[in-house]
Amino acid sequence: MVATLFIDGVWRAASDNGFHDVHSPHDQSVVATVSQATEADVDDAIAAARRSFDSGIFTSWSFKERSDLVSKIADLLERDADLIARKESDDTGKRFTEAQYDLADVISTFRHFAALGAKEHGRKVDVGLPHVHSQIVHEPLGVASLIGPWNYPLLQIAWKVAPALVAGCSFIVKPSELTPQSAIALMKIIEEAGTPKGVANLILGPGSVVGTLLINDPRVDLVSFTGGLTTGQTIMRAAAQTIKKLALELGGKNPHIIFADADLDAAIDNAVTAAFLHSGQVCSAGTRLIVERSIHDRVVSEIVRRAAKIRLGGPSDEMAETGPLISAAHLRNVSEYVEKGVAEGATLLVGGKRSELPEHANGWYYLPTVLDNAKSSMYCVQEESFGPVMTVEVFDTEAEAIAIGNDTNFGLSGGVWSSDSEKAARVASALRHGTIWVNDFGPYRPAAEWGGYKQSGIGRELGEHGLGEYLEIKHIWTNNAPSRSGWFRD
Ligand code: TXE
Repeated sequence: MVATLFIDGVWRAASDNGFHDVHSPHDQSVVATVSQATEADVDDAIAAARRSFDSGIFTSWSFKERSDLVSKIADLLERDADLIARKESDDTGKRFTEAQYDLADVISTFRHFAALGAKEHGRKVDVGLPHVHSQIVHEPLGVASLIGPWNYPLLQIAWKVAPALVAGCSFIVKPSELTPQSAIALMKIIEEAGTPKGVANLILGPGSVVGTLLINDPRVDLVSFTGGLTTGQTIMRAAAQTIKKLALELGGKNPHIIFADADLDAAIDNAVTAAFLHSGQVCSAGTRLIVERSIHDRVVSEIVRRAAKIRLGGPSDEMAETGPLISAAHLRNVSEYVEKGVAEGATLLVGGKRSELPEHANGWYYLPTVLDNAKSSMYCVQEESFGPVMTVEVFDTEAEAIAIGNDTNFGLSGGVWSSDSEKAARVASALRHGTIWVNDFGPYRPAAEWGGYKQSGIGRELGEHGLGEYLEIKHIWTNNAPSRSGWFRD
């Protein structure tokens, strides 16, 4: 019997014993078999979370005590890092080494929130009355549904679970049905660390079934979600019924601007990484290259040369530089996206098809692709492919570069390369995106907020705000010299 649901402190099978296989995107082999929750299981998980929250079993812990718990989870993650990285790499098809980097980031996330929780919370407010003590306190927000994607499965869940624990929320985690193994491992660690029963629950299964309950149920106070825009819109509609709090991270189509005065060697190298790392399955991927006209040919020909020799390979290919797409459906979407781009008038310079190597025949490998002569109005420029597809546009002036970089409904991240620091600072300030890199692309740290402007989402993860998403703010006014209000006549 497969028993991988964690509900009210107990590992159990689905109520109908349902399960599903997880397939490797590298060769379609079965890498795991996990329970598939029923509606009754989701109902139990939400009930357990609600009960544990309302009982005060965890909310009564101090911030310091909860931070110690989160530190302990970080220690246990460190102990099991390679085991979990192996599972992550099996589920996603990414190289083991890449999954090890992800695990290091997961651990830093838990350490960051543990340190943040240990700080002083709340503040006194001077209301100008000596007999009044006015105080702002932070309290756990309630029951949270934490729904994660498949590209960085454990990391995206860690960004939610670590602050939820520090804040004192009870929650139900639902990883993507395509990549559930690392979430199961995390739950085992959360249990081992001594988290009270019912606080952390794990539900597995497709979003269309179990996810729907997690976003509709009135007992849930907050939904924190990372995934596609369409699902984000569904969640917002569902949240309206009970005015749930929302934290949404919905991806982007991120501008990467290169001026002619940039350090071109570094800029080109970073442009290749920004677009093709993890085969473009990165919400902040720099897939929209915007390059000054005078250097277009030089930059693009070098990127094409580099893209053509990127080595694709599966979890155990030590020489691989990036891996497969997550699923057959995703491969189909990316192929159609490129075909549409070409039909719209973009010029295909490299890639544009599946890998034809025999060792990739059973996997979802798509070649790094560059579409030149792109225009802002094109579908392939406005929409996210979430695959290894770079579009190239040109500009002549600084104002034009900014206008193109902002001509998008998304607003997650962007990059600007220039050796003129004042120009770079002006462009960074004018771009309406949540993270801007100057002469760099991609790095982030748990101590800095992460999130999107416009349709890239609502709220922020990481940093200090990332904890704030899981807290309510209460004002307590205490009058130490009570007197009549005197408003109405006796
Ligand atoms: O995401 P979904 P998909 C983008 C990227 C990609 C597109 C679609 O462009 O091509 O989204 O990917 C759960 N109620 N990103 O279809 O469906 C689902 O089970 C509740 C950007 O895989 O949004 C999974 O756990 N939950 C991104 C999670 O939502 C639902 C990362 C994400 O799946 C649900 C991934 C529902 N009705 C994709 N439907 C990023 N921001 O990094 C699905 N889910």
